[in-house]
Amino acid sequence: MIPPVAPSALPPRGAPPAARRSRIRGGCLAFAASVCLLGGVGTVFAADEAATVSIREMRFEPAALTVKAGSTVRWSNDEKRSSHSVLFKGEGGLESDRLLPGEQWQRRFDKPGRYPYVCGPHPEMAGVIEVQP
Ligand SMILES: [Cu+2]
Repeated sequence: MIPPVAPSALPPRGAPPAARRSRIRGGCLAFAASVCLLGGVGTVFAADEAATVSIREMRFEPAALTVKAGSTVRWSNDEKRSSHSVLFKGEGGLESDRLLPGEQWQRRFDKPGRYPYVCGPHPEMAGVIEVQP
């Protein structure tokens, strides 16, 4: 049960409600932090965290992923029927095996840079891994 707040505990009308305002600001910060944690855009994974790209409905999700150098990125085929691959055309055509539904493939990124990729059998499916120093 929450005890009722005595009127004298509230800041007087007209005066800057400092106590109330700081409490609100703290709430906003907590909210912003949770948005950052949940949002895919701008999320940077540390080297020891696993970053996973889900493949479903003919898309890489998230299509753009930022990781720290030394990170391993795992692709997981979460489709019901379609098989896919992960093909990096820029690196001599490094390509995963064909991933059947439920299969995964992973690769480590040691060098900072931009690594665009597509799906071998479905070149319209595209994604990019940004590797930060
Ligand atoms: Cu595909």
